Amino acid sequence: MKKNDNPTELSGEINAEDSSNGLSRRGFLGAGAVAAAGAVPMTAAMFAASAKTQAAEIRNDTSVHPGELDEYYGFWSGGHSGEIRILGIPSMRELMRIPVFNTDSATGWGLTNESKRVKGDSAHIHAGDCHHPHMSMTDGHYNGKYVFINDKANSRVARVRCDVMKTDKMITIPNVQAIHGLRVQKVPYTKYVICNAEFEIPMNNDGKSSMEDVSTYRSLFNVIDAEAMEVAFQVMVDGNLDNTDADYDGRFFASTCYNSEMGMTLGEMVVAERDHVVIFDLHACEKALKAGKFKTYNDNKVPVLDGTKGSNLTRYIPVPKSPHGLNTSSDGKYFVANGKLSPTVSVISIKKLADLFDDKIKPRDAIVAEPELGLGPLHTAFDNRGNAYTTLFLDSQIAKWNVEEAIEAYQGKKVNYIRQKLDVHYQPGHNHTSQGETRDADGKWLISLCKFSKDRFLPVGPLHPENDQLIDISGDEMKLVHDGPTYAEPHDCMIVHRSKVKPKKVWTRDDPIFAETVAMAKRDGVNVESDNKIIRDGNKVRVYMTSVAPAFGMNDFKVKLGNEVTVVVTNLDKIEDVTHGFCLTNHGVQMEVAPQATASITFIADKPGVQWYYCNWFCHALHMEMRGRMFVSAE
Ligand code: CUK
Ligand code: CUA
Repeated sequence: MKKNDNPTELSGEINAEDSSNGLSRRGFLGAGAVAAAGAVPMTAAMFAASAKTQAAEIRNDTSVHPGELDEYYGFWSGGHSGEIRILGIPSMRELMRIPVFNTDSATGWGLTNESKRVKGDSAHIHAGDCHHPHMSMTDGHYNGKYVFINDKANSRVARVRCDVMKTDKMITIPNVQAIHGLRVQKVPYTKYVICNAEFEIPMNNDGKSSMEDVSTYRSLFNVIDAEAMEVAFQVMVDGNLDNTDADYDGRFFASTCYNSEMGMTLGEMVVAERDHVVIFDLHACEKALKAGKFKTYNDNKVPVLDGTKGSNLTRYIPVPKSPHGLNTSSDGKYFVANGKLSPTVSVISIKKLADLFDDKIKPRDAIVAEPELGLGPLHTAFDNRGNAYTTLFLDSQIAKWNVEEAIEAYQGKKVNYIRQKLDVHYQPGHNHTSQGETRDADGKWLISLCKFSKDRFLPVGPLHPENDQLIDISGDEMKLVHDGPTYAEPHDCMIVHRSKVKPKKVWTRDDPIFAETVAMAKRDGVNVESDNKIIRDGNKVRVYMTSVAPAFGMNDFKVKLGNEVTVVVTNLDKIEDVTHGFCLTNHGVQMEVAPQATASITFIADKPGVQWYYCNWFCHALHMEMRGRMFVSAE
């Protein structure tokens, strides 16, 4: 199959050389994409014929008819939009968005008091850069409890509660900059969330060191208590970390490291022919922690263990230059480090790691295969038949290869471990198989998260969507079955069988997300489930009202110019889907109040006169009439 087998008239019109920064797109994209850019457009008849052949070969049915439900949940990073999105797989329909690090106009996330409490010390930050959403596990199976995600831009980690699909915890990680790779402990359960700090910074980073002296710069591996959402400990390493994953035995974590040179510029970062994978021994780390063998930095109490070269907490396995993705095979046998600048991936035998820590073997002896797959391997996913699927960023392909045969080839046997290379459109980063990061890999679907989408969608201006492609991997051959445009680079996603996730349909009244607001009402002598009351407390006014479609419990209230007003709305409707909104004109005030929820928002009444508030989620035939007045007196 040729690249760009489904071109529009735009093919060939886009100038591959067009570049104002001197970096030619032709040079950057590699030979494959150049061929695509110059491709001759197919005639309508040719296109119809090729579409027909493709359709006949599809085995898994991607169509989810009206009224039918998808088989899987897809949890998508929203990239630098700062949110998580829930998709249905295989339909690829977007089902919901979960605001996390962003501010969201529809739900009031980042505006309401409840969301500000969750955001805590970073409530004033309205941007984020999500990369890696991963679900908590029990014994290597998704358990449907939490999804964790990183914010690279502001060094944060957040947790989403899957029973309500809302963010319920967020922390800023101290001593580090740019939390990147994030995964969870798989076995025995997700006690810890693990994540890498990518950018090395001075220890301490207090402005007292010089910019020229980089000798104290470090990158830390971070281990977070998943329930408490506190940093349990950090491990100092050599080099800067990138991606990470956990084993299926509960002992080892592995992280890729590029820039082992600790360079500060691009030129300095790519000098060494080899970088490394760092293996962390959780048992040894916990022992060191208990024995008090740690230091603290930057005036905080987080214990930092020493995992630099020579420590008994870590081992450094040399791999070719600048590895990127790190993936554990779903059979639990291997860590796979993806070469990025090398056309290979390095397969590390997890079984051999105990011997490595006992110094019975050398670091490179833990490598059991290093198959050559193509240009720019970034991430690898797995099926349940011993195959691996690696994205090739520069070749714009997915390479399907057999792991055991790659091992035989490494031992010198003449076998062709490559099963197939499939063109994807274009420049794939992560890929992900259905349940492929758990023991339940089922080998049905593969997602390729492509960074570029040139010619694949109607043009929408210079900013292009990314292209998330759905691939059927159930048969011997991979088949591309769907192109899905997405906004703001998703980086990563995961596919969870619907049987693992059991969300509520209405809130329970004692939910911790609004418990503090209900407690505040109680202190004011207000029962939020029945009372419509105004509490005046000096310059502060608290307005408590209920809502039942199609009316707020309060038709009007009065405040004085300059008052700090908190409006608390409790939705007494019990029927699923009857969500109300509270939106106040001219104040940037709006929030979602789903059935049985309490939500609150605080603002300064800084405009005199009448200001209408209204419900902004369509809830009833008389939804338009669901409104009331705030009167702001000028005296
Ligand atoms: S990273 Cu973006 S393609 Cu942040 Cu997981 Cu590899
Ligand atoms: Cu309540 Cu619309």
